[in-house]
Amino acid sequence: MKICVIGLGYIGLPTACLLAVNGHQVIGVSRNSKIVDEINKGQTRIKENGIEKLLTSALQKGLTATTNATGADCFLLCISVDLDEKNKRCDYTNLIQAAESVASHLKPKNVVILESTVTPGTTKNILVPLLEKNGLKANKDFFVVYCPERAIPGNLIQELVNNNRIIGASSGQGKTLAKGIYSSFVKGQIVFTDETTAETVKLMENTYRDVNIALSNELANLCEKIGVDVWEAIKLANMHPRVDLHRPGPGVGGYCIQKDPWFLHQIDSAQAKLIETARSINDGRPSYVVEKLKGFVRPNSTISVFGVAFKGNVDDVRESPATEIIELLLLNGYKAKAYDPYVTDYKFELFSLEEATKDSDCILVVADHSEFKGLDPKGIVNMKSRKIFDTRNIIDEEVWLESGFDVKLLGAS
Ligand code: SAJ
Repeated sequence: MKICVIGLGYIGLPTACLLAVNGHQVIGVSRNSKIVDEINKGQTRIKENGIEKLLTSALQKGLTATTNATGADCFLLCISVDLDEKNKRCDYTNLIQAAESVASHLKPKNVVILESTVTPGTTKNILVPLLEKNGLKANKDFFVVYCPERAIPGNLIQELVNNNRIIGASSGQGKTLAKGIYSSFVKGQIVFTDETTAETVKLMENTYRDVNIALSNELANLCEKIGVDVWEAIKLANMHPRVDLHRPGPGVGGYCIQKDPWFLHQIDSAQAKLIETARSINDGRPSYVVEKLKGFVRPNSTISVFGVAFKGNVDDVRESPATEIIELLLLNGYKAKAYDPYVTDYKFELFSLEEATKDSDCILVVADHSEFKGLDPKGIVNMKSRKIFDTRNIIDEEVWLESGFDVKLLGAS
């Protein structure tokens, strides 16, 4: 098939590559001409295991990147649908633009697949009318499908291939065409439903995680009050066969989990109080961390912020709790020096490990990078005072205590 993939970001690019190496003729489309040039040269800004190798093979097999959509058998929309921060609702700007660019190339028997996370009803009520503007009738002349991606940053390619996929469509032909496309690279199960159910399922998955994390964060606060180590308590509770508490921490970042619950909430805010509360608990974590830090290290001190990525082992800083933590530290009179072994481009200056700890009063661990697990505190000799506050329960407390560090653990002490 000739497939036009609109959007060459974290999901669009690896998906375009997987389709190309599995025999499709793929045109990747991005509005950003720099990204298009880089991709055509085999370069990518996305740091994921195996992505460069995959891109090289895809280019050899006929993937090409360009700035404009062209005619194709299938259009795959992998654009970001953002959250309108003010109203906490779906912002359709990117979707409208992408749909309009597809509409002008749409021909009978084409299939248009939306992968982006959206509020339920978007495929039927927003995408279809935009595509029908060219005169063809959806699910009669051409077919529309919603098939959410479910891959995790840090292990994208593996998960794009191995995870189960949900194909949501109202027409049998749409389902068959989409199955043909996905089964060329997906090894997981492919299941069918209608488009609005598929949109809802995707949001339910990420909302489940957000609410679960909020509960763990609340439990962490309560455990702190009674001197119980929440990490040990959660580990033991999760030994129950029907309990799966997530990890407490400094907040929920990234592009998905902190945004998606609002797309459900916008259906009826009065009926979505739990979602709203979870969002507020998780959004409040950076400020909670800074309040806790105040009782451990006084203002005017220098804090070495370890890990500015939104989670461990990724270079992605989108909506990272570390950014708000650094802003709050500065507002509260602290100096902050950030160190991250993965991130190279960040809002605040980044320091090497040694520069970040030089004359510092406390290390604040914010992202759970594996590098921090095995870090040898004996090698850190240039701090003004030996203190460490771990918000992820990632360091080996015993080792740091033995090395003369005063150790504080979020959710425990
Ligand atoms: N976090 C916690 N505690 C946890 C788990 C996560 O505080 O127990 C925090 C992380 O540190 C991070 C944020 O939540 O700041 C989100 O992390 P994540 O690993 O849950 O999610 P993402 O945003 O990296 O990717 C998710 C994936 N969801 C998972 O179920 C692991 C992926 O499957 C989705 O497809 C993706 O969002 C998406 O596209 O929506």
